[in-house]
Amino acid sequence: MNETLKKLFDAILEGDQRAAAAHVQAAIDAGIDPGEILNDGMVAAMSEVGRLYEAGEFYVPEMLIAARAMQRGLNYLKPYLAMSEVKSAGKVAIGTVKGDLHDIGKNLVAMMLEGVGFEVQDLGVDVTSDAFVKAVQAGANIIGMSALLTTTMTSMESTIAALKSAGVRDRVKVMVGGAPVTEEYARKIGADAFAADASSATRVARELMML
Ligand code: B1M
Repeated sequence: MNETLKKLFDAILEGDQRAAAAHVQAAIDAGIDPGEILNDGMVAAMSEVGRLYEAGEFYVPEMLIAARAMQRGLNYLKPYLAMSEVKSAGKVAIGTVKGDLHDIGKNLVAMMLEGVGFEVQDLGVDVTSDAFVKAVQAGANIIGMSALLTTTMTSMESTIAALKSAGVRDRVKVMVGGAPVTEEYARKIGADAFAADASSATRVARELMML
């Protein structure tokens, strides 16, 4: 790997936001293609973070600080990515469901999805079924619903019902996740997919888009 990209990779792994931003800028100044910076320097680092997490060597805090460094670097890279027309993997509208204010996991999933090339619309927390329906009508390919409370996860089912009533269920894939949500629950409510964590959410979203 190019030395500048290796430094960027390490900065993200270490969760060093300032270094991540500086190395993105250095890579741009060195004339490295933005798509290469994204994929070889940044996405590769987040894949490594996911691997370390799955191996039990990284925990949520390390994953979160790495994701923040990734996000900081992405903010620098975004205008150049638009210029170089890196192909979008698809549009994801993500939110924490109605009544639920937990957003750390949802933010992490959103950052990781951006990291692998999705255009992410973050609908925030306490998101109504209606807001998800509107996002689909505006062109989202996937909606991602996050819930951390057993009392709010039921909103996922009512949102799927709202998508059906609005006649847009067939044109969107629904991915659900969050600590109390299971594969079995996702199947029961008619979601297209469940992801247990941010790392698998990227894989699942790519599968939903048949990439
Ligand atoms: Co609250 N809370 N909380 N809380 N909170 C939990 C969830 C709880 C399990 C704590 C406990 O009792 N042990 C419990 C829920 C019990 C239950 O329903 N079974 C609980 C409760 C009860 C409450 C309140 C009701 C407390 C009260 O007021 N009496 C209240 C509810 C407020 C509301 O939402 N209406 C409340 C409030 C809060 C805070 C505001 C203080 C704060 C949230 C701050 C914030 O998010 N900005 C908070 C916190 C921090 C937690 C815990 C401690 C940590 C959650 C977290 O951020 N985890 C939590 C206990 C716990 O989880 N151990 C707890 C880290 C995060 C990275 O993981 O969100 O699971 P997680 O996300 C993962 C995966 O789940 C997955 O990927 C993520 C990354 O790997 N994932 C997805 C998540 N969304 C996904 C979407 C996908 C795919 C994967 O596709 C779309």
